[in-house]
Amino acid sequence: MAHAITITAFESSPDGGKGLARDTRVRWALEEVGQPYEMRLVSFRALKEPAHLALHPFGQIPTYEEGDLALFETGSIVLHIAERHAGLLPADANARARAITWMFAALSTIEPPILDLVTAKLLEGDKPWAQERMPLVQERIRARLKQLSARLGDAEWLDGAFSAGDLMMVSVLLRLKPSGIVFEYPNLAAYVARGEARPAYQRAFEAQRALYAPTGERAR
Ligand SMILES: N[C@@H](CCC(=O)N[C@@H](CS)C(=O)NCC(=O)O)C(=O)O
Repeated sequence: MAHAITITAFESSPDGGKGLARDTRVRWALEEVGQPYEMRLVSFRALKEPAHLALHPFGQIPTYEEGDLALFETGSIVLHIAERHAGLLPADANARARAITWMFAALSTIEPPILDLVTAKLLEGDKPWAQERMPLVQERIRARLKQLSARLGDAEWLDGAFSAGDLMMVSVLLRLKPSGIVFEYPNLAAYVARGEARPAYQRAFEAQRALYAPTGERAR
């Protein structure tokens, strides 16, 4: 019997509904495979309290609950969804392994320098050395984007049809939109736009925006 799926997200979104919190990638995966889900919103205080820490040892969102299964880490959650439902991983075993490789590449090679930029801006921006360090942080991102751009070339997706690897890579690259760095690589910018244009992404984005955007913004 299929169990209801519940994911957690911030009760109050730091980005005001821009879709950068990581519940968006889980919503996107569930929309791609056509699985309904429910949301549970968690306050910043509740994130660090025992009930949530029992689900997520690091006191973060998102978590994923389905029957007696509870998961944390978006890589694991999206892989779980992709393995159980058609639509995010190819049937061919080798192509499937390559799609999973791109998920890991997104999370362990591309995301860390991007997160470093977020940390540099939001948490270290007032430090005396912040301005001096910023070019280094940005160059580390550019080094990876150059390589990724070279590999993607003129292709639509990273390895054949759209997969969970693309879902994760686009989700990670979306974090660079505010800085503009991704727009320095036209094929990557177009790749991100293709991801954002997918109906499943649109549904996921709108669902989170409806929760967080100021009332006047919601009608747009
Ligand atoms: N590696 C984790 C990172 C999770 C994460 O950093 N979540 C952020 C929101 S996007 C969070 O909960 N931040 C609040 C905190 O760490 O207190 C994943 O991919 O799920």
